[in-house]
Amino acid sequence: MVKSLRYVSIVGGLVFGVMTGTLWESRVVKADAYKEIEVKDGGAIVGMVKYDGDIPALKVLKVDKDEQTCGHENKHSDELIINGESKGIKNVVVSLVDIAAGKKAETNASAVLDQKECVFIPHVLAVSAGTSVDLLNSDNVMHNLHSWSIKNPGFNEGVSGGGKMTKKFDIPEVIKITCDVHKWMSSFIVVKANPYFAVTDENGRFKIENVPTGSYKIEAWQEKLGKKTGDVVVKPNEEATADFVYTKK
Ligand SMILES: [Cu+2]
Repeated sequence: MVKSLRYVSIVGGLVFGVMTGTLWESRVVKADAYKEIEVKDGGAIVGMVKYDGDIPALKVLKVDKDEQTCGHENKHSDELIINGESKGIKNVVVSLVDIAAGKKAETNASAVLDQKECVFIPHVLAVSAGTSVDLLNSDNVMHNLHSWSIKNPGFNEGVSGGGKMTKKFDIPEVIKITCDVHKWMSSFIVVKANPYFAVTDENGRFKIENVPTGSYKIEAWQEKLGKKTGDVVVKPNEEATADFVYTKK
C-alpha cells in the first residue's frame, strides 16, 4: 500500500486574490514538487458537480463586430452552464490538491484552444504544468490572444485567420484568456501542478483515474462560483465518489 504524504501546509498556505476578474493564487509552499512514480492498483475518483437552486438565465453577449463570421445573433455566455435536467455544472475543474506522487503528467499530449465562430473552444482547458498549448484561429477574421497571467509569461498577440501560435505553461495558475478584438470572447486555461484533474462534462460529471491508494483533498473550481473542497479516500482498483454542490450566491 502506498503511504500518502499529506501537506496540510499547502491548503493552509493558499492565499486568494481577485484581480481584473481573474482568480489567482499564490502558493506559499513551492518546494513540494510533484514526483512521477509507477502507480500499481490505483483507484479512480468519479463524481458530479451540481447546482442547488433555480438555474440563472444565461447572460447574453452582444455580437457587434465581424457578424459575417461571428454570426448575426447575440451569443450566450459560457461562464455558468447548468444542465436543465440533472443540474450538473459544465466546465468545472476538479483536482487533487495535496498529492505528492503519482502517474506521469501528459505534457506531450496536444492541448488545443481554438477560436471558432468567435467563441473559444473549449471554454475551460485544464493542462498539466509544462504543457504546450496550440492556440488556433479557425475563423477568417483576425482574433487576438490576451493572457491575463500573473505567474506565467503573459502575452497579447494578434492571430490572423487560419493562424496558430503555441505557448507553454510551466507554472500552476488559473489564466483568463480573452480576445480583445471581440469583447464577448473569453476562456480559461487552468494549469495544474499534478495530472490528477478533470473538467466536468455537460452533465457535470468527471472521472480522475489511476490514483494511488490514499486520502486526499479534492477541489472544484468554477469561474463564477469559486472553489469548494472535500475529502476523498481512494482504495485499490475501486471507484471512490466525490460530489460537489454549489448553492446559489
Ligand atoms: Cu476574436
